[in-house]
Amino acid sequence: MGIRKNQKNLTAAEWKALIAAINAMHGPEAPAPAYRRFVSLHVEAMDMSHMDWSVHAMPMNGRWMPGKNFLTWHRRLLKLFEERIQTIDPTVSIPYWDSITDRGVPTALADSSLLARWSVTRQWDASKLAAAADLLAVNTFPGTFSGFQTLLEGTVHGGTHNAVGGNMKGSSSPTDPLFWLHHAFIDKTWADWQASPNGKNPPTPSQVLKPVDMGVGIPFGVKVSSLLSINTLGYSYV
Ligand SMILES: [Cu+2]
Repeated sequence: MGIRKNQKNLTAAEWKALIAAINAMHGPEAPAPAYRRFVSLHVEAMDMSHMDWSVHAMPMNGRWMPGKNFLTWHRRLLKLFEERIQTIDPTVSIPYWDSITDRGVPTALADSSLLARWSVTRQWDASKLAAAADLLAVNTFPGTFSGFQTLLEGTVHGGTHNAVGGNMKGSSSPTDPLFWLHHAFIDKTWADWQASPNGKNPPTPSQVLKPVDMGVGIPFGVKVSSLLSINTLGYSYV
């Protein structure tokens, strides 16, 4: 069982292990899937030619089409990233960053030499973070799954991408390791809502995600129904 902790509770040794695992996924020698493959997969997901993947809300003919698989697709991406990291160090899980409550970049991931090594750019602006009231509205949302997903993807999710800025603002956002911590929090927010009295599941359980695989013999396209229980997937949030 993987336990995804709040980043503010990570020990120095846990940060060190996480950073070492990320380092081991970088560079030309890193076995596939390397870190850059997770970045390119997200870039592909945001390409207009892959609109049918329905990973994010995207503009079409002047209106926004909802990202129907926003939550399941990112849950799958994080799980595969975590499994990859655990081939390097089985003790490492993805921490989550509740940027609405802890409104500053985690210090361990703000080291300028690390950012230079990972080619990460940022333009931090805390004023772009969502407010506590926005998160509360998500946590207590009484409507449909699709309504919940659209609300969560908006200000709470988008605000942090914009607040971090740089890579995090664009399709190559996983370049910045904060992507994983932020999306773990989005995933946790969904899991908490699922477990709440308002929780509902996606209306398309038999739909299969795209792409079929990551191009390195690792299947990506699993059924939506296989991604609905974090307990079944083998991790929890504390
Ligand atoms: Cu995101």
